[in-house]
Amino acid sequence: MTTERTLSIIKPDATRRNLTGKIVAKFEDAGLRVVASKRIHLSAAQAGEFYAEHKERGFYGELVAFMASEPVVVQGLEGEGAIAKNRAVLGATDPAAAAAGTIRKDFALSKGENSVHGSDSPASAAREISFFFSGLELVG
Ligand code: 3AN
Repeated sequence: MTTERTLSIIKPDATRRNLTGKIVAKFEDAGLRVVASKRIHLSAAQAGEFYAEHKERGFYGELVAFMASEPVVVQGLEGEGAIAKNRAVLGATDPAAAAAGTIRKDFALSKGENSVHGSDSPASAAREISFFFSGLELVG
């Protein structure tokens, strides 16, 4: 397996409840390293652009409003098979279906307010990391 980078977002429902450290601990315990990190408050336009692939889905407006409602913590994570590893630590989109010990099982409130985002493919990871970070801000 090769070393990869993936993009993580700790969402407003989690930053609001002061869960940033507990969530990062789960990434680190799984062998993922934080190679870039910043806390930002997205505008609706920025959130809409980031989630453009979901534009046709019924929950798009709700998703964009939620992601722009309060600060988020965006991070680059690095590790062996980091994209799949991160998705495994996140758990299923719906917290009711997420496996025990996953971030969404432990912290998510609903399918929408599900605490974390993780890139779902190498192409998405590359696009999403460059959406938030310049090369100079990624330090392995
Ligand atoms: P995942 O984040 O697990 O890859 P996707 O790609 O299906 O899930 O959905 C992207 C984001 O859209 C989810 N993280 C979640 O915040 C939101 N979302 C997905 N399904 C719903 C839904 N039924 N209602 C509200 N928001 C949803």
